[in-house]
Amino acid sequence: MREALKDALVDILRAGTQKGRIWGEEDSPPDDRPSVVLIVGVNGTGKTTSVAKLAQAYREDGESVVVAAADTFRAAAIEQLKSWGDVVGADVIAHKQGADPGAVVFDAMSAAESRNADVVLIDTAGRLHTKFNLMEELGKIRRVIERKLPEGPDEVMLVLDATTGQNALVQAKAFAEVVPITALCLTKLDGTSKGGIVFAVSDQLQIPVRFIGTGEQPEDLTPFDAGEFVDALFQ
Ligand SMILES: Nc1nc2c(ncn2[C@@H]2O[C@H](COP(=O)(O)OP(=O)(O)OP(=O)(O)O)[C@@H](O)[C@H]2O)c(=O)[nH]1
Ligand SMILES: [Mg+2]
Repeated sequence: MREALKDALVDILRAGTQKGRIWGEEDSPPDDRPSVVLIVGVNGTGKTTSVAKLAQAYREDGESVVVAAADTFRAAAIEQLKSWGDVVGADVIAHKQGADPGAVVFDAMSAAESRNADVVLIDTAGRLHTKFNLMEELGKIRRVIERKLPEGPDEVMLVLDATTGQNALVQAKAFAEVVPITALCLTKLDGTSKGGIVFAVSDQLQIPVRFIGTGEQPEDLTPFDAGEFVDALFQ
């Protein structure tokens, strides 16, 4: 019974694994242009830290990274990202606080093209999924990306805080209406939360978890393994 239950849970977590052009099953990142990853989520889930962690992982693979500081809203967000850029060795493209995030994204994509970078990671402002204007702004960012890249970003990663419980499902549904989410990053799994909410999200929205965050340092990011995750739940 136990093994059958585990298998069933793993199957749920493997839903949607074909999604995305970089981390999907076929794993075919574009080779004629930089990959584009848009990172979204509500306030404080760990977006900026996860951008830094991803940048670090790409750098370790010998790839060059451009980061777009498209959170022009929160005070100190740009400085936070710039200092991560220094730590992990990524170029951060930023405008002033209050600037149009779409313009930052456009510039970052242009810079990545001219520098022949391997990947552009776009850090966006935290936004409440219930606030219409903020969600609209995200739609605008998506349209700016599509102006340069008609097929849209290669991955749209929604960052979920594992400790938020059922609300994560509500967040995922609201974001998915504005941007096509292709990947989940589940953060703060180093705390007491077991992250059981990902079963509901994977099952109802067919979005695969790609990464888990287990701390505040750049190396605290692990590719998600459904089998290991389910085993850990049963321990
Ligand atoms: N323990 C732990 N803390 C994390 C993890 N990821 C992020 N944090 C912490 O969570 C806090 C918020 O992280 P940020 O990366 O600034 O979150 P954000 O989503 O960018 O926040 P906003 O831009 O304000 O919406 C920071 O104190 C991070 O160090 C994680 O995996 N584990
Ligand atoms: Mg942030």
